[in-house]
Amino acid sequence: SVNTFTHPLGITVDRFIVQNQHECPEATGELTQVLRDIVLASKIISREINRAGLSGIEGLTDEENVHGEKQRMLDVIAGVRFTRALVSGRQVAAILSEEREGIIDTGNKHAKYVVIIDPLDGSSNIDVNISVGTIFSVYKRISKHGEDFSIEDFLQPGTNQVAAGYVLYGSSTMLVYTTGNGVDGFTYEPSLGEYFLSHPNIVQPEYGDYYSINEKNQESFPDAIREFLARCKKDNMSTRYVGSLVCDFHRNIMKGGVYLYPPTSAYSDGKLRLLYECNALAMISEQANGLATNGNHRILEICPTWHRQRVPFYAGSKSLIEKIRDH
Ligand code: P6P
Repeated sequence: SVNTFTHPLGITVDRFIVQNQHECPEATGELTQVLRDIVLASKIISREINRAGLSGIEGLTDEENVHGEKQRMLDVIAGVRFTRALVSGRQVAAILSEEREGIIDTGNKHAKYVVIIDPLDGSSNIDVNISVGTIFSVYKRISKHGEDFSIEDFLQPGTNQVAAGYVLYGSSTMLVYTTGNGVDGFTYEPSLGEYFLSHPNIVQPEYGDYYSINEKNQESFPDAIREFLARCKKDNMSTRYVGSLVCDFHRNIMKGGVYLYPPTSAYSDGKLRLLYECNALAMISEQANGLATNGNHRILEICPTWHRQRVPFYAGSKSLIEKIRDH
């Protein structure tokens, strides 16, 4: 019989975060609050996404984001919700959001952390009811407490992340995150407004059957990628490409496989952003016993030079990613 008092499914994410905090001697509760703020915003966004078709907010705004991409109403809503939650949680000094030009000053000058976030990655899929995701990274600020934040707070290598994760607004809404001691997954129960621990200690299979890549660009792929793809086909692997990063990434984490976004003629360094997308997923990969590289180095070791820089991104089962050497 299941002992409901100890069965993992009985643990809410809030209790899990607090338990984790108690296991870190130096933890003083600020990071716990940051994670709680992210959890709160994700619950609100999950509700907005699940009713978008009914409330007419799945469409486009008249605005463009900093990358010249048409902004969707839900992009704006998601950005506002995360900002509001992190401002009122008071533990974050500034936020770098993929959807906003400048760094968002939260006014919390004495806060210890900064957050980098892609509030709603893959949002172009919403109006065809394909899953989308939030990707987030938390860093200790480099600038002094009580003073203004600086751009250096955001140009730290991914190895400095104190927490990272994603929310997948899919057939169910899941939160997957790490604070450096493994990866855990939580499933949202909307009727209770709670996330429950549903996937404790996620470990990515060493091998995998799936490879995710947009093959339209293959003419411009580096030779190393073309050779890798030929091997995937020879090994009879299955291609799965939803075109929504968090979706493809999560399936590969759970079942084994690789996600590849190489340099293309349109994006000479690949399309994905180091700070907003790759670093958080790279930390999840490695904490789940997988690997994430740019073909030469671990993603997490790359020292950012620009907050919007793009990198080639190869993430997934270690035994497969190790084969990609794009010298
Ligand atoms: P392409 C969505 O815009 C995104 O950033 C990821 O979510 C997705 O994996 C990728 O771009 C899709 O890009 O060039 O294949 O359409």
